[in-house]
Amino acid sequence: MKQVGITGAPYSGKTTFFNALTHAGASSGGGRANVAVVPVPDERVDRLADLHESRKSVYAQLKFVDVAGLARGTGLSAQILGALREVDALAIVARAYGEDADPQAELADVALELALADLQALGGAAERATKKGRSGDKAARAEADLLHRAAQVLEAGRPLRAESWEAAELALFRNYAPLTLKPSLVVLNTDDESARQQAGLAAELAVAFNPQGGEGLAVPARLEAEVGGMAPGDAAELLAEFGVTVGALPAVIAAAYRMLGLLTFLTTGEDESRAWEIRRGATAPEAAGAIHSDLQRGFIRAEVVSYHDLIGVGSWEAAKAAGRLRVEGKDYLVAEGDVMNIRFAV
Ligand SMILES: Nc1nc2c(ncn2[C@@H]2O[C@H](COP(=O)(O)OP(=O)(O)OP(=O)(O)O)[C@@H](O)[C@H]2O)c(=O)[nH]1
Ligand SMILES: [Mg+2]
Repeated sequence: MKQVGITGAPYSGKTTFFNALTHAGASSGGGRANVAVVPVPDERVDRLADLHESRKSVYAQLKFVDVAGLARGTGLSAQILGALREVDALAIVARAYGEDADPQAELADVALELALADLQALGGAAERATKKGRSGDKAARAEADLLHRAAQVLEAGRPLRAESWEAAELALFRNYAPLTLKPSLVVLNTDDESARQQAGLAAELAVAFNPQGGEGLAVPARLEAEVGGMAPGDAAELLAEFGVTVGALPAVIAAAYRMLGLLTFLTTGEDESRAWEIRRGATAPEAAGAIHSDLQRGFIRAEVVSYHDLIGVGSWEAAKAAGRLRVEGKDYLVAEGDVMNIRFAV
């Protein structure tokens, strides 16, 4: 399960946005982090469950962590840092409602705080690695070199994610989990009426925040949090009146999946129909491993049919009869919407 950390300036609406996504009803203020796990809505699971009369529908999950605000110039507390280091992606909330709103300045402040936190962590580590390298430790020397280069990037005012790093370098970074390396979604918290109007600004600011092409969303967080308690149809109707056609949760999930390079494959049967999250580029045995390590270890082959083909013919058996079921081996790269049955022996 991936984690998205919600951060941003104080009072930007982080907790309101968290509530809009999770309907957790967390109260504003207070220093503690709010945490909620939400199912990733996926109608494919529902359709498959209907098709095979599954006893259970199981969705992929995403965890949201709402941490306290990053005030300009105060540095990040150990608690905030700890929470943010754990997450896979960030959602940076900036206030875009009210006369005095200046989301661009807020985002710049947050970017600076995150960069300073990284600089401090990587700077200290660079020094230690340099000392170790002096005694002839080659690995330490390579690490010191990388950390110094990273510090230069940060000092030049660029987030680490703006550079391209080799796989080995990314592996070294993993020990420090730098915040500016994490994919970051820019979220403008707008008033009820102007989300649609501010979508363009959100996209613009996202690029400024992430030079390699960032994702930005404009969300009327308070409105979305309020409709959270309503029946889905009524909520959608009310949101549509304000020009919001895609709710905050599906929009954030789609952005998170793109930023994190994830895709969904499915399994189905009488027991359950289920969606699984996996990284793009994963092989069939890796997908099997997401289900259970035994399935990866004993992987023989995967029977695969695309969701659309399966729905088109009406059932797993029909897909087989129609020759739509492919048999794939261990080098097969899983595609979005693959419905898979893993053959294995342990
Ligand atoms: N008018 C208006 N008020 C909002 C909106 N979003 C949040 N607020 C209000 O702004 C205040 C702060 O919102 P929070 O969601 O608690 O902000 P926060 O970023 O979590 O604040 P901290 O965690 O204290 O940094 C609350 O009183 C909210 O009701 C909005 O879209 N419109
Ligand atoms: Mg809050």
